[in-house]
Amino acid sequence: MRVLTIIPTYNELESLPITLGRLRAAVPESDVLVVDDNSPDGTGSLADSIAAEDAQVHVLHRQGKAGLGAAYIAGFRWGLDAGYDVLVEMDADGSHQPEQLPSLLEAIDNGADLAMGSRWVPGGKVVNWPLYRQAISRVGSTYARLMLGLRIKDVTGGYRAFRRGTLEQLNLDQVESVGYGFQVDLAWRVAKLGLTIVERPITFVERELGASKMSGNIVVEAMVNVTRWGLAARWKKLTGKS
Ligand SMILES: Nc1nc2c(ncn2[C@@H]2O[C@H](COP(=O)(O)OP(=O)(O)OP(=O)(O)O)[C@@H](O)[C@H]2O)c(=O)[nH]1
Ligand SMILES: [Mg+2]
Repeated sequence: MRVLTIIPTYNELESLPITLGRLRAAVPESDVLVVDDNSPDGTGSLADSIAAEDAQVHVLHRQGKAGLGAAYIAGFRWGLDAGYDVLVEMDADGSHQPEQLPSLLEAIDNGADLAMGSRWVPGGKVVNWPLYRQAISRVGSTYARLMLGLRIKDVTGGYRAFRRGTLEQLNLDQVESVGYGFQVDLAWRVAKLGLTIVERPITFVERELGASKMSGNIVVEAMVNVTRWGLAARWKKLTGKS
């Protein structure tokens, strides 16, 4: 299995080298693609200098900040074109521990079409998150689960491994590319195809370095989207029309 781990970055100058170092040590067989949106802090140039020393590290430069979803979609396309068998989503900020990637890859090896790192299954944990943030994440996941009829416990999680055939069956152009909506929409599309989704417990560690790109808006937007999608799906079922 040829594995590509995709790491989107926007101003991750401090975190990226640490995450890359940990990933290359923990899963040396995985190639890496950093997708940088022209970070003003120079993360893109740093990634280039790491790539110059390590043939397994690649960098995709994009013109400007277009959101994490758009960065992942560009990364997926790059990886599919390059012939990788498994494509992994991983944040640069240390929240997704590279040492836990083997568990996701093992799930793929055992037949999963999508393996998801999950905070909200037994054994899953969150480190350094205040209770209110845990509550928002749990409530958000439960709401999306009920609204969309998903069986996944951690719908918004962004630590995932996709079998290439899974991404090939999705119409990547149509995936909602903004904020948490991206992760929810991707998971939902895989579920609708009837593919096998496996959740593996992870310990999610809140970032220690750099600044968050999250905002209350993104949370609200995701809730609005989930409501819209859920109602549209119910309407379609009821009337047979879209
Ligand atoms: N290329 C690219 N990467 C992005 C963009 N927005 C966020 N990222 C990256 O996506 C990953 C997740 O973003 P975070 O800011 O950590 O968002 P979060 O994990 O939901 O929130 P915190 O960890 O609490 O800050 C990080 O590696 C970011 O650098 C973007 O517009 N373009
Ligand atoms: Mg983060």
